[in-house]
Amino acid sequence: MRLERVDLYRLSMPLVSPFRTSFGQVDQRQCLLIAMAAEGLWGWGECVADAWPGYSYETSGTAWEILVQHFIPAVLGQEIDSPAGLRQRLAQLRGHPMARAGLEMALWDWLGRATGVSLQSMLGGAGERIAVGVSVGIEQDTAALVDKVAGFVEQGYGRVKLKIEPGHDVEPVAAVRQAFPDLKLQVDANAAYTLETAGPLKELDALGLLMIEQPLAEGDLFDHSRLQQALATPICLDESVDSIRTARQALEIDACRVINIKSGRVGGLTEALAIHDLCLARQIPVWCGGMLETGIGRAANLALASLPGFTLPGDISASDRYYQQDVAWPRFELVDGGLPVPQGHGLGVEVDLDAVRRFSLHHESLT
Ligand code: SMG
Ligand code: MG
Repeated sequence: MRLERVDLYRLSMPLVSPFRTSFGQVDQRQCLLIAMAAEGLWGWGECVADAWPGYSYETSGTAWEILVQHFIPAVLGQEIDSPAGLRQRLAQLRGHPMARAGLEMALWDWLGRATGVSLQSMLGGAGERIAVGVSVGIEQDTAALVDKVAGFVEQGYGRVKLKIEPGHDVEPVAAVRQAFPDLKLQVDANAAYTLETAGPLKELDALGLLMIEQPLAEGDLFDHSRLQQALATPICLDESVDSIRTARQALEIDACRVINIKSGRVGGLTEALAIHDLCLARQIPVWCGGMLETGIGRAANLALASLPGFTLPGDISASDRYYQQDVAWPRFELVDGGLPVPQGHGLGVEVDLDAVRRFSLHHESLT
């Protein structure tokens, strides 16, 4: 196809409740939506960069700039027939994985619609429903945290992730473990510890956790490997794994025993697939991470998470856990601890343009 037009929207959407992590609190979630047009069809993608560079250096502002100034001009008017073709055209431009991934997602959606195939089939996934988990933010008060977890367990979530940071770790996690002795439980520090301050993480070893996610700094594979030798609980890397190269290096030095795959963090679904394949070949379990996506990014996550190597439930919760009003239909509803994998063409969701416009801070069309 020859890419005729790309529309960008910068959205700000209120979360149903604030989400606090070791790097800050999100009340209003920002993201970019990217709509790609050719041959009378539209494909949609979501760029997961938020307003604040807490999770990664990218923001909705930097992603907007790099897309408008560099990535979109490199592909507009060009013949592009596959995600590989898109990646090749962007290969000379460095960095900005979330911006890149959003553009690639729009192409996958466009290709699926043009050929009448679901993203799930294009990626090689299978199954109509997958088991999912929920990620619970830091609470000041441990009793409130236990209540919140109880609410999610009641709704049917069979796996819960707790956000931790120094000062909010052993005590709240032990309280949740005591209240739910058999729950599949894991924690995520978002890089808040160092080898010197990792003492509490060793105490977590006694609590039967599935994994400890991203305890140390993003760029620090070496110290993760040292920490993994001192822990019985598997380390899972999130922020540190930005490509198949870092995934391979992390596994080779035993810096982790589980990987969280996010297409946004690694620069797109193609790279996410490659990391999945590497881990499957090495029998390393993976799961699909979440970035508080709208229904658009969530649809892509569900398709990805239906691949065979995704043996652990991901951070892909029902729409009502995030947004009272979403920008795509249908909403995702939890049934028996699982969510449906969209079966329609492309992402398999319909974008609600009125809602997109209502939540938009800016909109720009490039032709
Ligand atoms: O989408 O359910 C979700 C959020 C899952 O905890 C989650 N994501 O580090 O894994 C992570 C965080 C990153 C986003 S925090 C705003
Ligand atoms: Mg994480």
